[in-house]
Amino acid sequence: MSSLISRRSLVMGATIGAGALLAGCDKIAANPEARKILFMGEDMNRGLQRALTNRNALAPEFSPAQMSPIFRSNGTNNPGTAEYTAMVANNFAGYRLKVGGLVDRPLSVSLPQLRQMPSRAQITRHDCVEGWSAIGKWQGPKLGALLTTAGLQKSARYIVFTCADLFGGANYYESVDLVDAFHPQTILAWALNDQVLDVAHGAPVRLRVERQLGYKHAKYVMAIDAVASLAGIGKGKGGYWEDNVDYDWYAGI
Ligand SMILES: Nc1nc2c(c(=O)[nH]1)N[C@H]1C(S)=C(S)[C@@H](COP(=O)(O)O)O[C@H]1N2
Ligand SMILES: [Mo]
Repeated sequence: MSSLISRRSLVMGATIGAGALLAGCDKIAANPEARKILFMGEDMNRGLQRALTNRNALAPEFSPAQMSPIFRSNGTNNPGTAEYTAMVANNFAGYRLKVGGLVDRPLSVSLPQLRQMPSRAQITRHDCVEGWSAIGKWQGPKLGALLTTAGLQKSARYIVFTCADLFGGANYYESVDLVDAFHPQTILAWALNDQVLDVAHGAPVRLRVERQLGYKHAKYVMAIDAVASLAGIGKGKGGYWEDNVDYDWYAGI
């Protein structure tokens, strides 16, 4: 019982206080209210711990034979703005990925530079909330490497992705916290299924954040900003769908 008490005391300290703890196991066990609080706290603690430790676990990866014959496109399949259309016509020669916000060294990275960075290739399953999935191979540098090069400042808490496509005049955007930003499978993909990323899937660069649902995987990424808070960006909920359709900001899978 003593080991149970010490494990539980972590949560009990906050919920029923040290006095109840000192009263001893039997008394706590006999008191239905205290029992309820005790086990509620334990469940909460376990859930929290599981969530925290598992956030760094890898998403499943698949073999080439398991790749979907067709990887469908969803949401915007071409931003279609004058600016984007001009970039496509120019084979993205003028494209620069801007990395800024709360960083010591803001970056402006060309596509050739991005493709020269050490990259990671991964065959993963994309899960869209609309009820479809597809397995594809993605390749690109780790987002974490780029952020390390830029030098995140201590006050940075979230990474915001601003996309080229517009919804009612506002750019599609998404955000992740630093756990997902530095997750080993979080990459800025410039290739899908061993081909240079096409327009339908987010050319020239799209986010892959493999422990999250589809809408977090921002396509057509133009700018990446480190911020301390999501307030004041869009409608403040961290993403286009979060702002407008009440999708959860945390869409962990
Ligand atoms: N910029 C941008 N990113 C986006 C979207 C979008 O409409 N615009 N749709 C999201 C949704 S809901 C999904 S399921 C995936 C679809 O990616 P795909 O077109 O490569 O299948 O992109 C996500 N990222
Ligand atoms: Mo989606």
